[in-house]
Amino acid sequence: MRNVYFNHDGSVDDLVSLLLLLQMPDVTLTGVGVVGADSYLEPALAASRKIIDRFGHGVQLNVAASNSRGVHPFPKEWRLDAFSLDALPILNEAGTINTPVASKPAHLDLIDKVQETAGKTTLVMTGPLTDLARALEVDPTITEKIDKLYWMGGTFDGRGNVAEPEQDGTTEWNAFWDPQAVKTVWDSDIAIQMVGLESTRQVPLTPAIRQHWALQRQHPAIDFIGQGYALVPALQHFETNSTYFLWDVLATVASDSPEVVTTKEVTSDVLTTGPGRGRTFEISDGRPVTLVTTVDHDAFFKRIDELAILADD
Ligand code: AGV
Ligand code: CA
Repeated sequence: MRNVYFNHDGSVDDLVSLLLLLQMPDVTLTGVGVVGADSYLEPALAASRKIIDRFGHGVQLNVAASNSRGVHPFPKEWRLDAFSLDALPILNEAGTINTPVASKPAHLDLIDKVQETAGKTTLVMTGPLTDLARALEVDPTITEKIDKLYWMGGTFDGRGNVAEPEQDGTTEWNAFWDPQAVKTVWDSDIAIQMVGLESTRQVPLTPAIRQHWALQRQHPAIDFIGQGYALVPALQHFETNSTYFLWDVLATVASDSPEVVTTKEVTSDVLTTGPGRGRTFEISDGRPVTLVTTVDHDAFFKRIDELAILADD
C-alpha cells in the first residue's frame, strides 16, 4: 500500500480526483487539505467531506481547511462552481455529513499527517503549492518523509492559461496564484512529477466524453462524474479560456497508473516577479523535475471508468 496525502483547491476536477483516489486499491489516503483557490472554501470543504462519506468505503478521514491566500485570485465565475457541485443530490441524499473537519489548518495538518504516518507519504496536489510551501517553512524535516510530489501546475511550452491584465500569457493558473510558493517547493529536495498544460491539452472535456459517461450513469460514481463535468464548458468547435480539461484527474491518475503517460526529465526554474511571474521554464543546471509529456488518451479514460466502477460496492 502507498500512503497518499491529497491537497486540492475545489474545482470539479479536484473533487473528481478525490473520488478516484478513494477507489485506488493500492492507496491509503492519510489526509485531505482543501484550499479555496479555484473555489470558495466552504462548499469545497463540504463537498470533499460528502464525497468521502458517499464514495469512501467507510474510511475514517478528516478534511483540513486551508487558510492560505493567493497573490492572484481565481475568477469568481470559476470559483462559484463549488457551490453547485456541493449541492448535487447524489452528495446530499444522506442529509448529514459524518467526515469531520480537521482541527488544524491544511498546511499544519499536512505536517501532522506526514510525520504521524509510518513510512513515507506521496503528496498529490492539484491546486496552488502554498500549503506545502508554508509546511516546509514550519517544518523542513517533512521532506525526509515525503516520497514524491505529484503536482498539476505550470507549463513549459510558453502557452499559459491565465487571461488577466499585467501578465504575459505564459503562466499556468495554479502557479500564477502563488508564484513564490512554487519557488519554495522547487528549492526543496522533494522529487517532483509535474503535469503541466502541454499534457493536459491532450485530454479536453468533450461532448463525446460526456456522452460516454451518460451511458454509464447506472454506476453512481460515473453518474457523479458526469453531473460534475456538466457544470463546466466542454471543448466545442474551438478552445476558449473557459474550456475545461481533465488537468487534475490526469495528475492524479498518472500518480497511480504511470503507464497512461510518458515523461521526460527536465531541469527548470520559476519566475516570481515581472509579467511572466509563475512561469516555469527549462534551464540547464536548474531543478530536476519529471515532466509528463504525452497521454495515452483512451487508456486514461478507461482507467477513470475502472476506478469509478470500484465505487459500486
Ligand atoms: O490550470 C488548471 C487548474 C487545475 O488545477 N485549474 C483548474 C484545475 O482544477 C485552474 C483553471 C484553469 N482554467 C480553468 C480553471 C477554467 N477554464 N475553469 C476553471 N478552472
Ligand atoms: Ca485544481
